[in-house]
Amino acid sequence: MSPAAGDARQRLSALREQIAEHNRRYYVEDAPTVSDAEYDRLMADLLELEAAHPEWVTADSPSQRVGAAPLDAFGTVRHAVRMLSLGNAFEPQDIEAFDERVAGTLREAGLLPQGVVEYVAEYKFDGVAVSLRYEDGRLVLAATRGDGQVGEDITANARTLRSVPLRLRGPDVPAVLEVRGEVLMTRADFDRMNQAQAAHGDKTFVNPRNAAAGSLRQLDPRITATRPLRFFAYGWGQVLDEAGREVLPHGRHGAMLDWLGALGLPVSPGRRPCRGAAGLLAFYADIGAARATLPYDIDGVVYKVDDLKSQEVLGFVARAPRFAIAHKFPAQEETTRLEGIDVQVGRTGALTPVGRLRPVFVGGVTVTNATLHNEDEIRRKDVRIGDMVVVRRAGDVIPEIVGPVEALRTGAEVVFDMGTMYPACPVCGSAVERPEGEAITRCTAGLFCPAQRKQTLWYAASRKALDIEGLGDKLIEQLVDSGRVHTLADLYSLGELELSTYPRMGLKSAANLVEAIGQSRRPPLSRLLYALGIRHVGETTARDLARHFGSIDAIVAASEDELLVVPEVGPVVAASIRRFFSEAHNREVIADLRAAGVEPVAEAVPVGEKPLAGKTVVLTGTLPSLSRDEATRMILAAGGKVSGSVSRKTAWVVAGDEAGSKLAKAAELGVPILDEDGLKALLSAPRAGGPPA
Ligand code: 9MJ
Repeated sequence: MSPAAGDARQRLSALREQIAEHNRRYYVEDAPTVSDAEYDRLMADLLELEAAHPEWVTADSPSQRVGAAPLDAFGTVRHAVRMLSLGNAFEPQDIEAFDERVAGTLREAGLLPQGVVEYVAEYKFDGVAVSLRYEDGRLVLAATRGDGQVGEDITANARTLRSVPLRLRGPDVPAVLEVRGEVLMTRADFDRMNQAQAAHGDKTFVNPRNAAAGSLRQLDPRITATRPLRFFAYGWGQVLDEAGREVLPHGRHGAMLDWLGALGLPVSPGRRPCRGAAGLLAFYADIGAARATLPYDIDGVVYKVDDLKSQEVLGFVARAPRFAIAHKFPAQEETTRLEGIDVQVGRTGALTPVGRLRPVFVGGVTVTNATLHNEDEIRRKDVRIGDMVVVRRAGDVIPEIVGPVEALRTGAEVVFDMGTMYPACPVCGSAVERPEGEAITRCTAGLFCPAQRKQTLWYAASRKALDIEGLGDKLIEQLVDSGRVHTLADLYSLGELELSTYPRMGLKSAANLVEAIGQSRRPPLSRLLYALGIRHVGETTARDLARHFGSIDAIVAASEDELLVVPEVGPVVAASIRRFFSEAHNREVIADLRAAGVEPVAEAVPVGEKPLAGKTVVLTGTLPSLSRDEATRMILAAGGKVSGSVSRKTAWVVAGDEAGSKLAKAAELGVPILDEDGLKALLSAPRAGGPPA
C-alpha cells in the first residue's frame, strides 16, 4: 500500500470509529457530544472516502446504514436459543400469586436466604421483538421472533438502525452474543414521520407499533433506513466464549444488562431492582403514572427474577419462563365500531361532530363516544359511519378516534357530510353557517339556542370564572330545560327550597349551592369579564381590561380606539369586545346582573404599577383641604402629569371652589370632572380608567 493509501485507510478507520462512538453517545448514553451538522459532515467525509475506495467498504461501516439492495423475500433463521414470550397478568392479585409461587420454589431449593425475592422490573415496550447476533463483536444476523424457534432474517434492515451497533466495544466482547430486545418508534418520531408521509401522499400509520413493524418488514432496506427506528435490549440468547462454551460473565439479570450497555448496546432504560410483590406493585404504580410522559408507548412492565441461578431452577412452562411475568396496563388503544356521528353545539355555537361508538374498554374506562373535532378532520382521517375504528385514550386525555381499519370495510360505510346531514342547528333548528376558509360550522342563534345557553352558564360558573361550586352540567341542563334559567342573572334568584326539588339535590346541597351563588356576587372584575364569554377574551386579556378600565361600565362604553390602548388588545380583540357589547341582549345581561346584586370588585394593581401612569390632570379652583402644590405632588407621585390647560387629552379636571373657564371647557369637551374626594379615590384606586393619555 502506498503511503497516501495508508493515510487514507487510517483516516477511514478513524472516521468509522468516530461515527460509531457518536451513535453510541446518542443512542446508548442519551448524551450526544456533537451537533447533527457535525455528525453529517463526518458521514459525508466517510462516504467520499469510500466512494474513492469501494474495495474498502465493509458491512460494518456506518455508511451501510443507508440500506442494501432490496430482497425478494425474507429468509428464515433458526434461533440458537429459543426466544421466549411472557405470561400476562393484569391484577395485583396475579402478581402476588406469581411472587408466592416464585418464593415457594426458591425456598424449597434453598435459594431464598433473605426470605424475599429480588427482581428487576423493566418497561414492557410495545414494539417488535428482535434478536441480534454478534460474532467476534460484529453484527452478523438479525431476526424477528417469529414463533420463538424460527424467525425472519432482517439483517439488512437492522443494519440501518443507528442505535444498533455494527460492532461491539470494550475488552470483554464474547465470541458469540445474541442480544434480545425491541425495535420501536418514539411518539415524536412517529408524528414527524407520519406528517412527512402524508405530505408526500404516502401511506400513514395508525400508531408507532404498526409503524415500527411496517418499517422493519420492508423488503427494501433503503426504506427502513429512512424510518426513525430505535432498538432497546432487555435480554440475551446464546453467549459463547472462544472455545464455544456457554458463559455468562454475571450471575444477575441486572448486572447482565449493565454489561450489555458496556458493550455499546442501548439497554432498556427505567429498570429498577424491586423486592417482593410490594416492590413490584410500587413500580407498576410509578410507571403507570409516568406512562403518558414517556417518549414511547409501553403496554405494561415486566418483572424478572434477578438471580440467574434462581431463574434456572424456576425453569419454563410451555414457551414462557416461570421466572418472569408481564404486568400489563389497561390497553390505550382498542378497535370498535363507529355506529354514528352526532353533532354537539358548543358555547360559541360551533357544531362539533362526536363519534358514537359501540362501547369499548380502553385506557381503563368504557368509552362510548369520542370527539372528531370538525368536518375537515373527519375527511383527513377518512373516517366513515359504520367503520371499525381505532380508539385511543392515553392517560387522562379525552378519547380520540385515531383512524379507520380500512381492511375491515364492507362498502356499506357512509361518508359524513355536515352540510347535507346538518342543514340547521340540531338543538334549536336555527340557521347554521360555515364562513369561507373556516373549518367550523356554527349555529347562528347565539343565546337563543338552549345548547349555547347551557354551555355559557357552565363556562360562567367554572373555576376560572365565577367559580360557583356545585353548579354542574346536569343541573344546568335541568334548569335551562325547565325554562327556569335563561341567563346568568337568573341564577341569583334561585332559592334553596326550589333547588332542592331538582333530582339529586338534597336540602343541604341546595343550601350550599345558594351560598356559593351568593358568594359569586362579589367577583373580581376580571373574572366577571371572563365569565361573560366574549370571544378572544381569555384570562389574561380580562385581567388587562379590568386593570385598565376599573369598571364594567367603562368597558361597555369604551370605543375600539380606547380598547386598543390596553396591552395585549389588538384590532381583532377590540372588535370582538365592541361587537359583544353592541348587542342589546348582552348589555341586558349586565343590567340584570347588577339588578341581582352582582357588583364586581376592581382589582388590585401589582406593586410598581402607578394608578395615574400616563394620565394628564388639570387642577382648577380651590380644593377644600389640599393646596395646589400638595395635589400636584400627589398626582406626580401617582405617575400622572399636571397641565394648566384643558384639551381632549386631559384625563380629568379636578375642580374646587371658584373654578373658572377650565370647568366650562371640560364640560364642553366631555372631560370627566372630579372634586377633591374624587381625586383621592383615583389616587388610591387601582390603575385608573378615563380617556387615554
Ligand atoms: C419488552 N417487550 O419490553 C421482555 N420485554 O423477556 C422486556 N420483553 C421479555 N422483556 C423475556 N422488557 C421474553 C420477553
